[in-house]
Amino acid sequence: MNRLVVVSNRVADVQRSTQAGGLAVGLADSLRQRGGVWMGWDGQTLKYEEEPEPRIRKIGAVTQATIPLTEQDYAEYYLGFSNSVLWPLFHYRLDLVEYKTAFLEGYRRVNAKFANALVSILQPEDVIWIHDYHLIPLAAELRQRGCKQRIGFFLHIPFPPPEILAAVPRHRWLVESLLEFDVIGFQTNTDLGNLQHYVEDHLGTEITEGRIKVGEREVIAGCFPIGIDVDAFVEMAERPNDEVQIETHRREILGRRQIIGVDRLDYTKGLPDRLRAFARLLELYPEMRKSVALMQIATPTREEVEAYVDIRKELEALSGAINGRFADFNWTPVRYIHGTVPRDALAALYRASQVGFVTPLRDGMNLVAKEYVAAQSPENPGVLVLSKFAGAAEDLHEALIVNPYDVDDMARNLCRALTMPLEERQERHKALMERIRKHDAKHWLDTFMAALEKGEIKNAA
Ligand code: ADQ
Repeated sequence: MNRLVVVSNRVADVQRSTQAGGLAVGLADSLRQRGGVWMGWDGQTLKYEEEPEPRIRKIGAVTQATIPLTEQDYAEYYLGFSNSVLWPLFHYRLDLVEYKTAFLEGYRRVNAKFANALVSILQPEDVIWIHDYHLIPLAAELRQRGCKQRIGFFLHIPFPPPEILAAVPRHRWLVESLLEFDVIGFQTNTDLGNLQHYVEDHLGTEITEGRIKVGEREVIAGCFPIGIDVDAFVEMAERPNDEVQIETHRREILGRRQIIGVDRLDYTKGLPDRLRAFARLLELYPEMRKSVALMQIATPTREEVEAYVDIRKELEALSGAINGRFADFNWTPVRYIHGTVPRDALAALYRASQVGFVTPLRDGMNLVAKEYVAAQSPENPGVLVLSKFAGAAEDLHEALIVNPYDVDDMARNLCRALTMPLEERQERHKALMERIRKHDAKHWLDTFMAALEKGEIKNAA
């Protein structure tokens, strides 16, 4: 087997039990199994004139290679082009895009730095797998440095339709950079279709049976839905967790149900309307008052970008307002936790919740939806209420699918989930388990690697 070299903006600790962020979770699961090298930014910003050599550290089967960035890199490449241009744009939020020419320059500069660091550690037989929107120009940079290895790219977030993509200056350059990879992977058929439309409209070419002709080369473009390590998650959810159990018993004695939401605190996750939908449930169905609570766990993220400060304030105000309006001395309707929960406690919390409420306005896949399903007991499973704009909705048909912009629709479906007969819950859960097992972390890795190493396109979707 060829050595696998994974590259992403940040390198996560593959053995850590607390991790918030889908890329870290998905990749750590996959790399732990296969081993290899993981290269990325070490999270530090330093002053330096000459680019430092990558720092190498071995953790189990995985060798980490990391580099620091400068303050300017961080501001322009990370906060700037990656998270103030590409992130909102790829999530269809043109209103939040803040573009500056310096951001694009920083983006190109840091991609060149990544390429310099990588060529110093690459071996001829390696296969390279690059992740996410921060590193779209990296294949082109590597090719310029004479790199001959096969290079794949996976986009964890949505790929927008051409009319939206065209709002970013140099969009054609961005897509042409993408076409420098040997394999381009997306989460869903919708994303793949959007690339198809772009290459037809702007480049006068097309994707035929998963392949695009680019000069003499042939590029594979496919759909590779990311998944979780289902068995590991089931096992974690079944393991007793004392603190969660005490809390669950208390709720059971009082006959109260719990709806759970778990997200990075991001404006794409639809959190304000999720809270409004919960309030609407209490309004429309007064019998639900005191018999259900919403636990929302939201990990802080990218707090230096203004849009993230705004969303935090909005949520704090909203949860306060809902509690102010509905709470009683012995019942708090919304429990809003601004923090990260260890993965084993998270699994136990999912299992102890009767509804998993996942309502992004736009999401590449959404692993929380899959984790919630995996954590349920087959005898008495909870119900997943899922946004139609999460990539996961392309596959998880047996969830209750909702429109995250329609507060009434979400409230009605919450009520339906909370009153669903046991038999229907069991049937839906069984079907959903089959789906998340079919498209699990290993399947994602295997199908992508088959395309990258052997040029094979299995029907990944
Ligand atoms: P994210 O936007 O980070 O990922 P998601 O797929 O839901 O979204 O992954 C989040 C992960 O972090 C999950 O494993 C979850 O358990 C964990 N997490 C989130 N909040 C947490 C909290 N408060 N405490 C503890 N753990 C928390 C991006 C894309 C997604 C895509 C993934 C993987 O935006 O669409 O599914 O990458 O490709």
